[in-house]
Amino acid sequence: MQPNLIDFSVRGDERGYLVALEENKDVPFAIRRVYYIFGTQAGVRRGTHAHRRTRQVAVCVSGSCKFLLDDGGTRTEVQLDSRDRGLVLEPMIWHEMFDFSQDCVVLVVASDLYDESDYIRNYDEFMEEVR
Ligand code: T46
Repeated sequence: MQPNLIDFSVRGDERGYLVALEENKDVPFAIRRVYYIFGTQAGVRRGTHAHRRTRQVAVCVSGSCKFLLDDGGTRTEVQLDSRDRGLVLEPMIWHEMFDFSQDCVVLVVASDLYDESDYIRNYDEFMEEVR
């Protein structure tokens, strides 16, 4: 599978830069939630789940990290290290995050409110459901 990456428009002038994420424009869904991940300890793996319904876009706004994406058939890895590039995380894609730099901050916009029942946190269950 190919990672779906979105290049955002960067607004800038002599003062610096700005990226705006608007729903159904820069991001391909209506945004209902925003969260960010930071202070991840060295060697840690995060994610390790899939979502049943939620769509997300992840942007590494500081530092870098890697994502493993698995659609149940193929796996791919992608490095996020740009403030103007987002990775689309569609439902039923198993994803894991690793190799976090110390200064890594990942901003995520999501199509749904937090709901633990939307998560598949067991890989065998994911493989059962994705078939
Ligand atoms: C994802 C990847 C990219 C909440 O209470 N509200 C929230 O909106 C979120 C996202 C999490 N939580 C709670 C649930 C856990 O008790 O925060 C705790 C840490 O969440 P989790 O272990 O799921 O974090 P990550 O970094 O493994 O995964 C997160 C998102 O949860 C997930 O949706 O796709 O980032």
